[in-house]
Formats: sequence, C-alpha cells, structure tokens
Amino acid sequence: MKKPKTLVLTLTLVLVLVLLLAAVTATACAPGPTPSPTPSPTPGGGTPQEIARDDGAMDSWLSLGGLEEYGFMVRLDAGQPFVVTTIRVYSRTVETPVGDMRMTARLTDASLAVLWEGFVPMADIPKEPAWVEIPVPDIATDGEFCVLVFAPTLGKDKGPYIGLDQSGPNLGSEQLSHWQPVDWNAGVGRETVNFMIRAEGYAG
Ligand SMILES: [Ca+2]
Repeated sequence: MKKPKTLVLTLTLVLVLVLLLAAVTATACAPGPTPSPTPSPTPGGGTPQEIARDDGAMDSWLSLGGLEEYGFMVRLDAGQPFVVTTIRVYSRTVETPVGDMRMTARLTDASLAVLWEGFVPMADIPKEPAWVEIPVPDIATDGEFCVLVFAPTLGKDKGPYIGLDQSGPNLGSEQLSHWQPVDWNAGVGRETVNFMIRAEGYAG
C-alpha cells in the first residue's frame, strides 16, 4: 500500500518541477521592453558633421579684442549645401568677465554677406582652454562660408584668447578689425596658423 502512495507523491513532485521549469523558461523567453527608437540626430535627419581647419591640438593662443576690435575668421567649406547648427570656438580667459559682455560670432557667405549673428556670454568662457559652443538656429550655407568671431578684451594679458593650431599650412584663417579682413599683424606666422573655430551641422 505504501509503494503506490510513494509513486503518486513522486509523480506529483515531478509534475510540479516540470511546471516550475516551464514557468521559468517562459519568463526567460518573454520579450523585454521595446527599446526607444533612436532619435533623429539632426532636425533635418542628416548625420551631424563638424567642419574644421584645425587639428584639434592647440599650439598657442592669441588675444581677442583690443582697441582695434581685432577678431578672427575662418573660411570653411563642407563641399555641399550645409546647414550650420553650432559654432565652436576653442577659447580661454584669465579674467572672469562681469556684466553682459559677449563673444560674438557671425556666419557669412564667401563674400562676407552676413547670414546670421549670435553670441555666447563671456562669463561662459572657461579659465582652462575648451570648446565654447554658440548655438546657431539651422542656417543654410552653400559652398564656402565663413565664421567670424570677436570678443572685447578684458585688459592686457587678461583674455579672452582664441586657440591656435600651428601644425600645418593656413587653410583659410584671416585676421579681422571691426569685422573686416586686415593686414596680418597678429604676432604669429600667418602661413602656418589655423584659428580653432569650427562649424557643426548637417548636409542640407
Ligand atoms: Ca596643432
């Protein structure tokens, strides 16, 4: 009489184990949460690109501003119609600006006709060299375009400064005074300098 009871108990235990195993397997195979769709990288759906003439490794720097309102310009070319979303300036300052002083950037076409002008508060320029970003509201360019940068000086040796790449030939950097290209007197060799000013955007 004991053996059938043991058999029933054993069968019951086996059944329970099988059911438990089935439940665990079902849980393991259940689909997880659906990942969110990858957001479009740009408003236009294109792949973000950074257009640069510098090599990203600063070799020296130049002071911005001065009584002649010295500024700096780079000629850039994405090789196709291009929508600019951000201007980047590698910069640093010694003195911390006060008030509403600004680093101003202009985006122009190849003939220097202004397409857009914006700014970043000079208080956002760090003490250690870093890329300072100026958001641009999706400005369309076609072929060569220019980025011009000016910031008022905070005094002798107080900044702000712009980073220089001196590792290769000048690919389109020009010195400005009052927003116009002028004869080079920046104190560094013109032929082997590229200002660290970049444009980010997407093919448009
Ligand atoms: Ca360099």
